Amino acid sequence: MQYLVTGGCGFIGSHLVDKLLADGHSVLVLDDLSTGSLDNLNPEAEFVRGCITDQAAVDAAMRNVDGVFHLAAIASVARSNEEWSWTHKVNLTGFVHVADAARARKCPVVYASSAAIYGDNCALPLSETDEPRPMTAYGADKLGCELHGRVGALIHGIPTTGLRFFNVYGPRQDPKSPYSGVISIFADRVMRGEPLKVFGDGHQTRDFVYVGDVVRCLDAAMQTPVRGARVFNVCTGRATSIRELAHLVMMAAGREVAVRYLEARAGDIHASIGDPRRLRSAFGFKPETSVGTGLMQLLSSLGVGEKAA
Ligand code: NAD
Ligand code: UD2
Repeated sequence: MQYLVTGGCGFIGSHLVDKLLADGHSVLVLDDLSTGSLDNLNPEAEFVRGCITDQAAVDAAMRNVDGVFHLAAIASVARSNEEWSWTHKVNLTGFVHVADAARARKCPVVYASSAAIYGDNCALPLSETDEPRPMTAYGADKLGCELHGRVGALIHGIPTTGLRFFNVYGPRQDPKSPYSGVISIFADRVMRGEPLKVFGDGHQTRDFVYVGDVVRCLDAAMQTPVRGARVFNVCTGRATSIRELAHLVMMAAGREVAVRYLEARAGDIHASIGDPRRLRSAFGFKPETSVGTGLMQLLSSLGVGEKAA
């Protein structure tokens, strides 16, 4: 099959491209390289540099594909609030461009939504039937993608699947921004021998899902298209506190650094855990990689254990 992966030079997209190629598919990547890098991209993929806000570029990229994985987005919540109009164009209008281009051939669209659509809904665990209450421009636009995904299915007969990723981590995740994922930041700091900063008391929890599991879910969603629009949580159903995480990262790295407790981030969510049951009943599996195992894989990609080997 021939697939388009938008955002295929980014963290999650580049792992998906590797899997699709390993499974024998042809892959075209559309990416503007704004946060992604060609260093991430498998050389066997075909690459087009272009912006998802450009309908002509999207139409051209979609011309011969059997399905599209739409991952291109401005993934930073902080940026979505600062650059409201622009991130809206990328994160929501970009999705509509992809769905519009899928109309002609009714090819399946599998796209990245986010746990951010739940916002301040405190249900534990969060399931797909819980009320979306986004608190950020990013979350609102991801919910918008789901609504347009429904329209795409109802009006235009395009099978659409939205995957609500929880906190994804793994190799190639960029640790450089203060808003990067906590695991990428902790791994980077431990490797540099710098102290870890924990915001608040560290008892807040997250549902961390390993990128390899996320890629399996993306692939399963494409291989089992149905008529209509679907959304799934992509999560493990297990909680890890940030305190515990600091300890696990040091264990996996075999190095100790200081842990400093700082003031909690404004609006930080205390507990976020997803319910993976809908995903498991549709695909027959759910993300299973434990944080300990995933951290070992992440740290080995950063060179831990190489000297001993
Ligand atoms: P990333 O920033 O590493 O990847 C995004 C990719 O999209 C990059 O390669 C970037 O260059 C590209 N891109 C951005 N704007 C573009 C544009 N206008 N046109 C074309 N390409 C553009 O982020 P990621 O973590 O790999 O996220 C992938 C998807 O998953 C995003 O849709 C994100 O919102 C979603 N998501 C990620 C997480 C997470 O924990 N990482 C959680 C929830 C949802
Ligand atoms: C995640 C997403 C965000 C949005 C949100 C929705 C990432 C990077 N962010 O935010 O895009 O979808 O979920 O709810 O995936 N922390 C520290 N020290 C650090 C960094 C973080 O203690 O150096 C804490 C932080 O205060 C938070 C937890 O770690 O309690 C997780 O932080 P995060 O930025 O990785 O992700 P989160 O869940 O806030």
